[in-house]
Parts: sequence; C-alpha cells; structure tokens
Amino acid sequence: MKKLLSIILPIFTVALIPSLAFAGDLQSNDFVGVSFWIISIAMVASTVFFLVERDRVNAKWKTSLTVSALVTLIAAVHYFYMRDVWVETGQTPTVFRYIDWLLTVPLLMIEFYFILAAVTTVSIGVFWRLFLGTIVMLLGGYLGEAGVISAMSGFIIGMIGWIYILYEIFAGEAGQKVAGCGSAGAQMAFTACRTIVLVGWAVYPLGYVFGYLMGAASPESLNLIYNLADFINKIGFGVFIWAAAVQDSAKTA
Ligand SMILES: *C/C=C(C)/C=C/C=C(C)/C=C/C1=C(C)CCCC1(C)C
Repeated sequence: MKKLLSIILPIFTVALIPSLAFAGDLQSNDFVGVSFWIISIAMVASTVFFLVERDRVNAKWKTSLTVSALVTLIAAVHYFYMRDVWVETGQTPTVFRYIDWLLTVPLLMIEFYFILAAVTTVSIGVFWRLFLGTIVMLLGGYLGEAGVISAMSGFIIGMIGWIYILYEIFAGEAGQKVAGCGSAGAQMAFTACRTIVLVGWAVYPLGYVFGYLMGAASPESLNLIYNLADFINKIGFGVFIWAAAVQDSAKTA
C-alpha cells in the first residue's frame, strides 16, 4: 500500500501539474522560457525519484528523502507558473520566486537537522535558529524588492540572515555536532549541503546586487542564472542526501 502510494502520488502529480499552467506561446528562441520548462520537468522527475528511492533506505533516512521530494514538488508547481508568467508577459516572476523560497528554504534547512538526527543526538534549537535565519533573509529581500524598505536595507537585512545560517552550519551547534557524529555518510551529505548553502546560494544575493541594486544584469540572464542555481540548490541538495542515505543504509543493513 505504501509502495503503491509512493508510485501513484508522483504520477498523479506529473499528470496534474502541466494542466495548471499552459505556456502555449513558448518560442524556440526563448532560452529563458525553455530553461523554465526544463527545470520544471527536472523538478517533477526528482520528486518521483526521491519518493520511489525512499523504499531503499533505512527508516531513519526516510523523512529526509520525503522532505527532498517536497522541496522539488513545491518548486515544480512554482516553476510551471513562473514559466507561464515569463512566456506570457516577459516579466520576471518575482512574487512566485519568493513564495517558492519561503516554502522550500525552511524545508532545506530542516534537512540539516534530520541528517544530524539520523546519526546523533541534536537539539531542535538547530532547526529553529536556521528557520529564524531563513525568515530574516527572505523577509529582508522581499521587503527590499517590493519597495517597502529601501533596496539597500533589504539587502543588508537579508545578508545578516544568510550569514547567521552559515555560522550555524559551519561553526554553531550543527557544525560541531556533524564533526563528531562518526557517520561518514552523514558527514558527506552535511558537508556537501553546507557547501551548497555557501556557494550555490551566493547566486541569489549576487543577482540582487547586479540585477536590482545596480541594474547591471538583464532579466534574461538573471532568470537563466536563478534557474540553473535552483537546479543545484534544490535537486543537487536532495541527491547528496540520497547518496548519503543509500551509503549509510547499506552499511547498517
Ligand atoms: C530553492 C531556493 C533557494 C535555495 C533560495 C535561496 C535564496 C537566497 C539564499 C536568497 C538570499 C538573499 C540574500 C542573502 C540577501 C539579499 C536578498 C536575498 C533574498 C536575494
């Protein structure tokens, strides 16, 4: 029954999502539109992958794979809508991006907690601090882009949130716990994911600076770069966790 559900659910999703948004005007020379399309399908495929692969790993890793699947599922739905906004209006779908970030970034943050919880004892405070950093980071950015506060204040507030997250996973409780957890699989996943948060995530504040503060990047290049970044930061993130889960499960099976 569980197995059946994990197969049916993704298929249902795949069948349903395209009907929600219809990009009838996608042109063959619209590379940004095409990239929206490719990423949206990759998100759907990853969702199926993570849900099916859940059956292969030990019980303690299953929640991590579920959360990875939720991240890519939420992103898939947003990507279909974002593609439509882009194709129909040629505008950057800022609101959808921020809603997607607001839903998926806390889920990515809780992954750090689950990786640690799978192999060692760790306080839930780790998650709450990462969650707080996320809210500050995204609220600052959004208020800045929406013009509620100045673009520069929004940037500074957003950077404080991000740096706080980085501190927690590199030097705070989370960073200390992983160093001494004794599981090679968990350390591999944690280290890869925090590198993504440092390097892969840097794309977004850079986009804010060049695109929004300086007006030096076109909407085309910005969206293309954000789309590629999301591919790594959402799907790649999940794949590292999947690899660790498979490795750790094989050892303790
Ligand atoms: C899947 C989506 C992800 C991982 C989105 C991440 C977004 C950020 C890391 C955004 C960061 C920002 C700053 C650090 C400062 C300026 C404002 C933001 C929101 C662009």
